[in-house]
Amino acid sequence: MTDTIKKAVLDFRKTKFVTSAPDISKLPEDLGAEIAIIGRSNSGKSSSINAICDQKNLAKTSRTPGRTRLINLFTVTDKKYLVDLPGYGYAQVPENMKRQWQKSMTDYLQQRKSLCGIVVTMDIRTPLRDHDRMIIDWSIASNLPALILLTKADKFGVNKRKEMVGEVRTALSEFGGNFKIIAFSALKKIGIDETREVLKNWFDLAHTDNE
Ligand SMILES: Nc1nc2c(ncn2[C@@H]2O[C@H](COP(=O)(O)OP(=O)(O)O)[C@@H](O)[C@H]2O)c(=O)[nH]1
Ligand SMILES: [Mg+2]
Repeated sequence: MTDTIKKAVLDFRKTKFVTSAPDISKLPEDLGAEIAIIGRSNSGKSSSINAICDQKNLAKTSRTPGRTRLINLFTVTDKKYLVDLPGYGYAQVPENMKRQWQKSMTDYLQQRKSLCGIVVTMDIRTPLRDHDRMIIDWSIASNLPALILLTKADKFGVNKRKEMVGEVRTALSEFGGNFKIIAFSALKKIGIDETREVLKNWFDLAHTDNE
């Protein structure tokens, strides 16, 4: 009964922007439950957040890769947050800038106690590139649950989508973790409820007291 009420109350459509921070020292106190969305630049992180929250411009999306250099924090409800992290792997920016925002990403991942799960976005056409594998490895080592979203699934038909989910599952089995993999499209609204369900469960399991 309590469970039913809890789940019904968490409405991603009510998610609001909280703040943008250049590094973790500028984030609010580390006291809640946070789910970070992480992936290559242009892999659809911001679009996924907008789709999950059913809002058009909550997270800024861009045709120009590498625009999200800040840690963007959104609140779903009291002490439950979604975090849009700076993307990795985009080559066409100066080296020092790249280092700066990849540092804010790794600092966040390594130090933030509120982090209760990560969503890794990978373009369904080009999954599991180097940095993706590193992040997934890291999530296993850190004992943190990871959800893999194969984004832009509208680029493929149903059969090819299933095939790609299967391929990624096989490739990840050698990592030894237990991953949920979802074919996702912000554009065509594919996999959204399934994704919300996973995030809700993580929030429900999280302690919002990191003392
Ligand atoms: N076809 C298609 N394109 C998408 C989808 N999601 C994002 N994109 C496009 O991919 C590009 C990068 O998206 P964005 O969300 O800004 O990626 P981010 O850099 O990872 O935050 C934009 O041009 C989006 O329009 C999707 O579900 N389908
Ligand atoms: Mg973005």
